[in-house]
Amino acid sequence: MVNVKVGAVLAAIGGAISLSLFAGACLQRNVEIPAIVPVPQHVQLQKGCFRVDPGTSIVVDRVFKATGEMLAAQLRNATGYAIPLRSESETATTSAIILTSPSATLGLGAEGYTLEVTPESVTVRGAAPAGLFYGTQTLLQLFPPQIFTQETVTGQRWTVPCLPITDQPRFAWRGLMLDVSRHFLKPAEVKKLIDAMALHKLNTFHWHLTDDQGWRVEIKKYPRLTEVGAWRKRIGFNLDPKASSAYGSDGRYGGYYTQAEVRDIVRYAEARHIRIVPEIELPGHSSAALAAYPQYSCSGGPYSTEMTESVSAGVYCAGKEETFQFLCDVLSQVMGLFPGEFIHIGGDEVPRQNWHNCPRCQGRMKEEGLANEHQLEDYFIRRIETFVHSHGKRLIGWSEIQNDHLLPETVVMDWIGGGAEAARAGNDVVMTPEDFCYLDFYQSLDRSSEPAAAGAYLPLAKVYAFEPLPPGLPSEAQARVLGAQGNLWTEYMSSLAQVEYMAFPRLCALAEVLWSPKTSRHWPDFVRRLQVHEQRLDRLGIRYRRGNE
Ligand code: TNX
Repeated sequence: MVNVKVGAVLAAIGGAISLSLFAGACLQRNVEIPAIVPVPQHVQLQKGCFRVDPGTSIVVDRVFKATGEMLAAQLRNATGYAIPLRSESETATTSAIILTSPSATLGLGAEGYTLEVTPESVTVRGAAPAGLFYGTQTLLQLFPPQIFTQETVTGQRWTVPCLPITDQPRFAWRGLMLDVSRHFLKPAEVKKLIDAMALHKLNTFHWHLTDDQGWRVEIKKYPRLTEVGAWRKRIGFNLDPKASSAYGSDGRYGGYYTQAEVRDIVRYAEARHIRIVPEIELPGHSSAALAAYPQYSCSGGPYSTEMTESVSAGVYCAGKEETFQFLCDVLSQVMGLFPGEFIHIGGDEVPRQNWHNCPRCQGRMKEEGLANEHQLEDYFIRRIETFVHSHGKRLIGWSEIQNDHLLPETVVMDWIGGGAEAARAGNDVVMTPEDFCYLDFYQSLDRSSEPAAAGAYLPLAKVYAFEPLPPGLPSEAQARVLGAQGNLWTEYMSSLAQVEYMAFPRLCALAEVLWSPKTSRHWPDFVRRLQVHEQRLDRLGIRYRRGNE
């Protein structure tokens, strides 16, 4: 028996691990310590293996049926076997994969699970559907990587090694942000990315739906947001027009999600235990909305989705009541579309110059006793915060929203600071510092061999070395750090292929930072597991960047 106390032992044994084991029903062969990404909390490799054959079935509690179906579908694809689902009451034959709830609570939380493989059966236990789902994700990674093939693979032995696994996440917020404003991805492309998140046990998809260069969500009361705001004449960003397929039938560049498409994606994500946090940018980064409805700006426009050098020029007027009415209408519809707890309202990089020059904004400042435009910005956010809160949702915004009088439920998303201060003040925080989490940065110092990217450098090893807890926080404040996320700003990513190239494998490293115990982080072992993991990504058609720099 090989006891892998993930962490201490891995640190001692280092890189390539290969153990010759006799295995009951299995032939003698080299058994590798499973290459699971993110690495589970505790794995104990044993002799023997379980084999999926034409007689294998999945036994499920009723509550886990959806997860059972998803597992069966994946196993059927690759093996070509029938893999029927049976309920617990039916007597299990031999060769069963059992998905069940433990009789006693596991103490592993809603996302934790245990997995036990013996020569006769596989048992995944979770106190809640999420944990059980993660157990099945781990199980898939115990098979040869060919299990991720979408067509039947012949001549393959479908074995998983005997072991017990106990696992649970380190952080509750394990996220990925996708900017679909700079470049639009179609619903099927978004779903493929959501599938890839689930494979890595990520649970939060932050969907950046609006920005200066495009408005991407249908709002029934304001049709021009998508008729006008979802399109531009050109691809922009100095990119080749052929680098994207997001063109409308009239040749305009862009696109948007209908409300039906949004609901479908929300359901798709939910089935994979991923919540969606929609972002509607305000008061800045709003040129696309103002191109459609210039009356909500200070000057009355015109504004445009076309690229100018002053990309952040769009800002809503803080003096007009109609602006707040418009934004509250929009947010009401957005809250109706997304059942989750959080509504992201942006709040970053607000250009305050227009407010300085606007008589209405100056009037508002006088009326409200605000000393400067910075205080006007806080006022703007506070009004929206109060509105979101009154609808039973929690507001989340970028670093810039941090101030001393946020509502206790409000969450700060730290990209340029403010997280530690917010956590000390008792607000929840999501960490996404540029230095470690910006997946739009270059992956190599040799830029000549890389496609154009945002200016800075973020290699895989640096993502892997990220520590989400800001240093020096007392433990009550540490508990306020919900987790972290990677950000895909898409100025230079005009296709899903390019998004995948920038996201992977750096997102694999970030997933491990967020899921696995800090003590189990071990770069050489990650690199070893990544080699196997990349074979999975290959089968899934994920176009990751090769090489470790
Ligand atoms: C800053 S990060 C932005 C984005 C850009 C990104 C480029 C943040 C909250 N705002 O609008 O896309 O830099 O790296």
